[in-house]
Amino acid sequence: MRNARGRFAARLTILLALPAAPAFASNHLVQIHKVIGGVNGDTEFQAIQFRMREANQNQFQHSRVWVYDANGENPVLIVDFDRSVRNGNLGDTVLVASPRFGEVTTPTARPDFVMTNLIPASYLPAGSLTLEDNAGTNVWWRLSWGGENYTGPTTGSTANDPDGEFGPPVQFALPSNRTTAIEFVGPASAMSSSNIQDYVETAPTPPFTNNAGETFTISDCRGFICHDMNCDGLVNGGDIDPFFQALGDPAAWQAAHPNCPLLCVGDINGDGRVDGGDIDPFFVGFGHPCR
Ligand SMILES: [Ca+2]
Ligand SMILES: [Ca+2]
Ligand SMILES: [Ca+2]
Repeated sequence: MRNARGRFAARLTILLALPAAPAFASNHLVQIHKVIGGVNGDTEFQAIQFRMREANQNQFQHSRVWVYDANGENPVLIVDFDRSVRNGNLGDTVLVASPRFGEVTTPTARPDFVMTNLIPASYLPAGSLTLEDNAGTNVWWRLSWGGENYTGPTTGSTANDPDGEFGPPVQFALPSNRTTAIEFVGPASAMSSSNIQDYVETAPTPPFTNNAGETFTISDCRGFICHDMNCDGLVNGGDIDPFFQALGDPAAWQAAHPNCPLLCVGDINGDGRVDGGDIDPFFVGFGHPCR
């Protein structure tokens, strides 16, 4: 009896120590943080990064991601999350990517979830992307694009936008023709105000981050050869001086080789940076593929 009472008291203590349970399933306080619809015109390479606005928002199995066409119709299921993710602190991210996304990132991306369907190319000029509960009752977050060409709904839950109005849409298409993405500019804790105010197109080659905190930079290296620091299509002694210029003065190197993507040719060890760590591998592996 005494033991049973002790166990009960211990359980009660644990229960009282727990934070107050959220009003509903805990992965709704999440932003659509960053999206890319394609890389250099190839829509096989897509990614969607989510970011937690509060702690304990890692129960992704309660939600799905949908994309809608320019009229807000013909939904396509991007992913039906089948599990939670490990890390659930404020600001932690979750990366959903197309099966081939890793081909255009440095290092090769390890997304938390792979897209079941891609965002159709015909939805890229104007459309709407949502994070919804499994039943489709609540739209937790919505990102719409295409300006006046998007004529569907722009509303969602007041859990993440005080007036439940995520519109108006951003004025531009979902980025797919270069190496840029669209990004939420507010801090991790921020609610939505309106898509047109909240989102900007990123600089080229933005990073994407998975739930483990690993970062993958967009770098479309198709057509470029590692070590070819002057982008003349050959790997030879003529690449040594440009390599050291890139290390010492990357801006001057880029100006001298404007169409040469630095990460593709100079990140020899594939860690997403061109720095002193690439010097030894540059000479050891000269004439061999980088990664
Ligand atoms: Ca609003
Ligand atoms: Ca060369
Ligand atoms: Ca490197």
